[in-house]
Amino acid sequence: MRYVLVCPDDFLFRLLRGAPTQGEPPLYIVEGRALRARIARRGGAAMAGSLEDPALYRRAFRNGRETALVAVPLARRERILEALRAAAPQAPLVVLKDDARALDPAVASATALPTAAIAERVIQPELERAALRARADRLRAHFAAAERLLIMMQDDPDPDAIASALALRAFLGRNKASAPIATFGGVTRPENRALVKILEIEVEEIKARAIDDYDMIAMVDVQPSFFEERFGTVDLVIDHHPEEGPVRAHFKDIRPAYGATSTIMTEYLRAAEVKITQKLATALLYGIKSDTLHLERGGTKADMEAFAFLYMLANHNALRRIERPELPNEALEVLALGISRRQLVQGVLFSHLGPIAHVDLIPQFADFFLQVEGVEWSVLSGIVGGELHISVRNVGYLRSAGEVVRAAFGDLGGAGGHRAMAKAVIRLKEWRADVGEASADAIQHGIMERFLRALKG
Ligand SMILES: [Mn+2]
Repeated sequence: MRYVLVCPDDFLFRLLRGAPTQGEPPLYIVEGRALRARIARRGGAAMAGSLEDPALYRRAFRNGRETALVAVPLARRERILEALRAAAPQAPLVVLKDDARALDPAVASATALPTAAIAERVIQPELERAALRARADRLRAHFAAAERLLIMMQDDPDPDAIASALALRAFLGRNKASAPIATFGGVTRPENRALVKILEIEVEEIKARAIDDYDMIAMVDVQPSFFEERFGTVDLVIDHHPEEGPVRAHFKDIRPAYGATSTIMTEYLRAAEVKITQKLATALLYGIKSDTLHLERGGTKADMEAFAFLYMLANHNALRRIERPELPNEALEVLALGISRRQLVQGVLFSHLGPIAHVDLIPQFADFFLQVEGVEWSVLSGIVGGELHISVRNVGYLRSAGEVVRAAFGDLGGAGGHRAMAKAVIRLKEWRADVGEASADAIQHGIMERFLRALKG
């Protein structure tokens, strides 16, 4: 179906002539034969007549249900809409307007499109992008002088940090030899390890004295004051954590309103028109996802926009593998045992797995059991190296898991967490001394008793 564009002069034609059309080109309805001829000469379909005459629209509309865009002066608007309505009562109308006066509902049921929306959605972002592009150029010029650049992340860097570091390297057009990605702390947490393994990202673990080997230092998702190690003035800090103490850097871009540094980096890459590879898009998407808990926590419009942009480019199979770690084959035996031992009491599913080889299976199965119908909490436990590990999950709108776990097991060992997930680690020696027997049944029973008491308390 073709669109009908109503405007006395050539404003809409100049605004929209370059826009891609789906199917049939639009029909311009204008006033004046000369203008009609000019549009036609430039390849547009046009019709001319008085915009206040319904007869013009009867010629223009084929079935009366074509959508029309109307851009006319305020003084004539009501009469023109009346004429349109008379000729095509069912046509959806969109009225472009720069005034505050509401559309008269008696004349036409139409959608108002304020010109301010165009400024906000098209012009404003373009102005911001131009400013960011200029800053991007200055940044690149600054780093061009460095033979070796160090990109620093926090200790045990999370996906947001790793993705941001990769993005900065791509932004500066460097490789892993001229700009290594480094941390003082190694990569240890399972989801961080999964990211670097599956996307084949090399993270270097360095000692503090190694920073002298580099000409320049950039930091992403972290600030100099977050380190125990001392830094002089660094070259660049890009971060979304609030500033704690003065940041000494040639360039800094710190945006605490943002949910992730990956979002800031995505904006730089887009402003500088750097090609974002599938691997980089996947890392950045995961960085935003994990720092904002799937955009639920602290995600802003900027995060959503970056997310939507990266979503089209990312490798979703790789992402699935990172987010859902593979199960080793023998894990199925443990799962079978967990299923057979499960006890569901007042919405809480308990299962004690006994001695197990992979400690990661406990939280993984705690996640899994949370999907069972009627389960609001899952409490999974197992024994690894003389310690009892307890992982707790809930569906998210209940009491804080961290609080309940501290109340239930805090007196026996390390216990804590946040709203939806928590864990406790108790030495079996402690358990025997304070609770009693450590057979599988006794442990399951003991955990149940303590947990349910803490949940009610
Ligand atoms: Mn972050």
